[in-house]
Amino acid sequence: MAHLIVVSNRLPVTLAQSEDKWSFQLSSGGLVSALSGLKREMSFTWVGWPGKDFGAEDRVKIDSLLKENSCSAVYLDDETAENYYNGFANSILWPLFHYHPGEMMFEEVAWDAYQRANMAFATALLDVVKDGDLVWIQDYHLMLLPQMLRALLDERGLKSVKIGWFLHTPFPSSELYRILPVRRQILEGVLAADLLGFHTYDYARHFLSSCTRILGLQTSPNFVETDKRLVHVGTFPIGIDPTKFAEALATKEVQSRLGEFERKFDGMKVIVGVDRLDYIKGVPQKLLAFEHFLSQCPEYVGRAVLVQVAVPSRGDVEEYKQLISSVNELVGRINGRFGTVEYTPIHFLHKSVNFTELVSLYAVSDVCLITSTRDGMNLVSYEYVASQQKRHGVLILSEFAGAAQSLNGSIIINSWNIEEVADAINQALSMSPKQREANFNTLYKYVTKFTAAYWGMSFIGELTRVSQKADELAQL
Ligand code: GDG
Repeated sequence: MAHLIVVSNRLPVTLAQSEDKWSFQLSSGGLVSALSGLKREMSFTWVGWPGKDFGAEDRVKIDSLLKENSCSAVYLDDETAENYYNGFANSILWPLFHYHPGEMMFEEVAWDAYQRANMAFATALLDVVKDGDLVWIQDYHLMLLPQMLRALLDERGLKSVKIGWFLHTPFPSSELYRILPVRRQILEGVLAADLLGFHTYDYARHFLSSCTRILGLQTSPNFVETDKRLVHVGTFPIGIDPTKFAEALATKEVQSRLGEFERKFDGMKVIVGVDRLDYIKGVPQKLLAFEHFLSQCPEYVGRAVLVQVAVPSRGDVEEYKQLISSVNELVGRINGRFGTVEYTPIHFLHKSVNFTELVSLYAVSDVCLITSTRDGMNLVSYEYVASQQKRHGVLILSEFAGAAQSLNGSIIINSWNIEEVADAINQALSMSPKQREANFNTLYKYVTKFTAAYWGMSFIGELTRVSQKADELAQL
């Protein structure tokens, strides 16, 4: 099999220095969880930005540490990194792709930095890529990279490198996408790849219609025809590594923490939420729905808690600061309204928890509540199912998460409809054990079959297949 190079904005590592020595720790996050599943099946080199800039002397040490761990760094100066990452990727593409155009702040300086950063990735890749390699580029941070990399490879005569690109977020309707001032450049950027992947058929369809309407290109459900190549488009729903959860559940640490939680919540129904604190995750909607549920079903006051892990995210972007304060206010209000000296309805953790804590929380909960207002897929829903073999808890899942199109057996809700979500909580808590078991079996079968490794292997398999086909055609 050809050598694989995975490229993402961030290297999945946290680097720390103690005296003269650098150490290396794997960080958490959706893509990290997904690719660690693929790593069980095949080896690859991971290329990305290490999170900040380093001086020349440190770079040498860091580079050799990264190399031992099959990683390679793309260094960006702090100003470029800030404007590319927070400025363009997270303040323009992220809100637009999640149907929040009001939050979109287009600025030339951010666009310039996005181009510079993508070019820095393309240049750095030239040191790593060999002819015949497969390069798999991840996500909205690197939409110009396929085109920039292709041009550099062509100049050097490296004609048999194959490029794939996968989008982890939704791709919005073309009516929304066309708002973007640099809509053409971004589409042309990804159309230099051989294969483009999306989580769901809807996202792929939106992308294809943007190509037709904005670039006037011919498309079919699986292709875009450009003057240079036939670009393949496919649907590859991501999954998780369920073994990681099964193995964790069997450890002494998780069993002991789970025991503590069971004692603490004895006689209570536990609803769990795990989200990065991002406006797409619908945390305010979730809190309002829980409040409505307690007011509509007073028999659960004192008998049901919501444990919400809200991982701090992008705290230096203005919209996120506003979100934190409105969520804090809601939590305070609801706890003040329904709480007593003995009872706190919402346990709100504005921090990341370790894996033992996460799995124990998933396992002790009767319900997992996901209220994203838009979400590419949502891996938390899969992880909850993977941790529920004993309890057969109920998954309540927003129809606006890509996962809703795969996870049959969950209660699907419109997260904007507070009353509907409150009803769903009540329905979940009163569901018969028989129904819960039947739903769980359907969900568990899917989650353990369509894993992260399956996702990775199907994308790479398809990239290999379309590339071979293109080579054959070129030889005719
Ligand atoms: C993007 C897309 C798409 C969360 N808190 C803690 C923790 N996590 C881990 C979860 C899960 C991951 O982070 C979150 O993944 P999601 O998929 O839910 O969301 P995003 O981070 O927004 O990911 C998303 C994904 O990419 C993959 O394509 O599904 O739609 O937005 O794995 O477990 N892990 C630990 N402590 C925490 O406090 N250890």
